[in-house]
Amino acid sequence: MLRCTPRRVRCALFVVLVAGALLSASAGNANFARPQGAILAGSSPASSAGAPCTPSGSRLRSQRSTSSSTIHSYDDFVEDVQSAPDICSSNIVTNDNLAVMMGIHIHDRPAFSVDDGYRIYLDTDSDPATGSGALPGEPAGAELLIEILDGTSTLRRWSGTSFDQLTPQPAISTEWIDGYGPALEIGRKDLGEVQSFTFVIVTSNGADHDLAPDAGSWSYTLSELELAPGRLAVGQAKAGKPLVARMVVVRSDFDVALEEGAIKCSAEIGGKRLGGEGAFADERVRCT
Ligand SMILES: [Ca+2]
Ligand SMILES: [Ca+2]
Repeated sequence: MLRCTPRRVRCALFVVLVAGALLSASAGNANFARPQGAILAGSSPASSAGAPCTPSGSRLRSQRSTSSSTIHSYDDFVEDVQSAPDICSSNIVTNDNLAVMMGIHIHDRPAFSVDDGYRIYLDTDSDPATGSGALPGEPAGAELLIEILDGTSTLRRWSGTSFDQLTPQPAISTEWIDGYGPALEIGRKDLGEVQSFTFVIVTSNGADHDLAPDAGSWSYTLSELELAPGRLAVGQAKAGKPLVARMVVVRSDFDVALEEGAIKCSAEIGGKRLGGEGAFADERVRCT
């Protein structure tokens, strides 16, 4: 299994991803550069908090993904709530070999609030006839529920009558990404190593809810992390000087350049095998 990045770095990558998705909103003050390659290319225009990210009633595309990455983006209508956080476009799911990362795009909130609830209902057998029953603000068919209250995520499992909190609780890294909304990372093992699931995102404030999608569910199929090598650039060979080769390698979970992991260098010149040392530099893999 490919070595995966530490949680902290994955969260940073998630921020990069979202910064890319929100280019129109953050181009002037983004702390993160838009990564190489078009992340979420062609996504609906996003917006800063307080402005609709997609005009109400517009035709929405859903379940898009870039051709080479595992990132999927899902759109909900905006201005379809009274008081609940309004889910809009570019809700995101992706995964690597260890974890699933999910982002909820909320255009009318700047941060978590104790009065707001966020729930992700996961139908892990993709069978709406099994699992939870439908109630106002609750879709049917979920086996697992990730509940986010005031910035803390809790995993619950359907018992037949209610969603019971799992004990012990898995670590679910959760944060509010500026200008975007809640983002979380949960271990694939904590989701039962499912290969696919359907899901519904629900926000609440008082008695008001926003369900995304409005009816039915969205689906996501996990993929193993893939590394896509770019063009190999080999420097000039000079007597007494090290020979350097560089390559951009793109990781499929966030469609960004690989910047850590194990590098094995080997080459053959004139029938002679050469070794080398690998390192990451300038978003490239380098062998010297
Ligand atoms: Ca909405
Ligand atoms: Ca089910």
